[in-house]
Amino acid sequence: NGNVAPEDIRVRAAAALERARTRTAALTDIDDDELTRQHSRLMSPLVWDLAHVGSQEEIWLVRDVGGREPLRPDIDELYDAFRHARADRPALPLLGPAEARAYVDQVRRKALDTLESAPMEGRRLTESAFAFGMIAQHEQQHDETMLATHQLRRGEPLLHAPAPPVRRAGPAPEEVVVPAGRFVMGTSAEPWALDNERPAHEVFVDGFAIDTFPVTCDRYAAFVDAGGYRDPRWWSTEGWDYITAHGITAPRFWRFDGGRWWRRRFGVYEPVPDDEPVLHVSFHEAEAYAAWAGRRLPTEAEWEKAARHDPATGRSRRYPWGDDEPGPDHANLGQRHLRPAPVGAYPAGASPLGVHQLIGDVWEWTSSDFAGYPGFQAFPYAEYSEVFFGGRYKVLRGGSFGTDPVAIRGTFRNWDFPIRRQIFTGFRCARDLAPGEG
Ligand code: AVJ
Ligand code: FE
Repeated sequence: NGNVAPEDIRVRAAAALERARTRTAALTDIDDDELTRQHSRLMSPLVWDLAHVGSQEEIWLVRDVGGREPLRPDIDELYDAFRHARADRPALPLLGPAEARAYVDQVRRKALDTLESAPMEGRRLTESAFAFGMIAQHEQQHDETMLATHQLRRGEPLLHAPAPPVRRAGPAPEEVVVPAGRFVMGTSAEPWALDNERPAHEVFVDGFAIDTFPVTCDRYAAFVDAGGYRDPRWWSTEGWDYITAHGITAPRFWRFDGGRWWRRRFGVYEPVPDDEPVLHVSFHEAEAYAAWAGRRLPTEAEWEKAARHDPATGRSRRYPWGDDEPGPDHANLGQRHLRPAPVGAYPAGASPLGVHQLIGDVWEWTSSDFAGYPGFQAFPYAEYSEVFFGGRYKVLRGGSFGTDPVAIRGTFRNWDFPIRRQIFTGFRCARDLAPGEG
């Protein structure tokens, strides 16, 4: 973005890095044993994420942008996510907690030094600014991953946060009709957008209807209580095989006890709240619920059109509410709360078409496979996105309560295996329009 002054970029980048580090510190300011143990085979030990964040910052900011001598080339391999599966990371000769903290501090000092002196004009400006934004987002993405590790951890709560707001939206329809037509999907202008969000391109989307709110726990429990997990009619073959092989009968962390549903949430055992978006469901579970409800999941183009398309101007917005950065009234983001907010809590965050809570609260499963947009170019490395194309991953949109504002946009694309549910995932439903409707 050529209109932003180099000084503004420096200030914004430093602030984003600083905010990420404050959060990383909060997630890792725990006993050495909690940091180094494996809380789940699905996750790395927290101390791996900590040093990995430093290692990526060293590679991209200190070495690549800064052109400086490597600090710890000997540990690149240990913290290369492609070299070791998560389950195998506890057995590696990792930096210990004190060493890891000292390493990330040292890298950060050098990265900030680079930020002060990096050439910031022309192409170099765009590239350097992107690298800082990418690294701030990377740390925040690992912070969300570490938050998921905290959720998997057993024992007394270590994290605390106030409850989210319970504002009620005015009377809202069940679903919103999005008329057929073109819209601009993706972005070429957003300076910190990642390679997979680019380039902006026009897409024709048939008319469809989409839920005003994410599917709530209450509604999801009705599916469970109606025997939804015992009826193969609602499941794909892959989904049915998976839930039967693994004995899955409800969302992860749910338990039926004394005539009602309970859940474990960051070490607290509590009744499942009726009006909160359902959390910790896989793509297969989302798809099965939708089939049971006589509906389907939205494609990612539908999701993005519902989120960004402004019918008055024909423009696509950066966020559902407009182009302003997310504030606390727009969306439940940034681990300000340790749970999704009840549906209706963010009327100021609704899209022009009247769809609520698209950003924040829960990542939303879409029916789309993760793939490159027309004209996709891998940047700055093929391992960021490109190696995940090819149909094994489903796209997730919108971010969760654990996603920082710097790591979410109307164009942002996340992806995971369709069986995953330890991440902060929910969904909303969509449907085709009846003939003559809309
Ligand atoms: C985009 C969230 C799927 O955590 O695997 C972190 C982000 N890439 N380090 C992930 C990422 C490299 C990625 N997701
Ligand atoms: Fe990473």
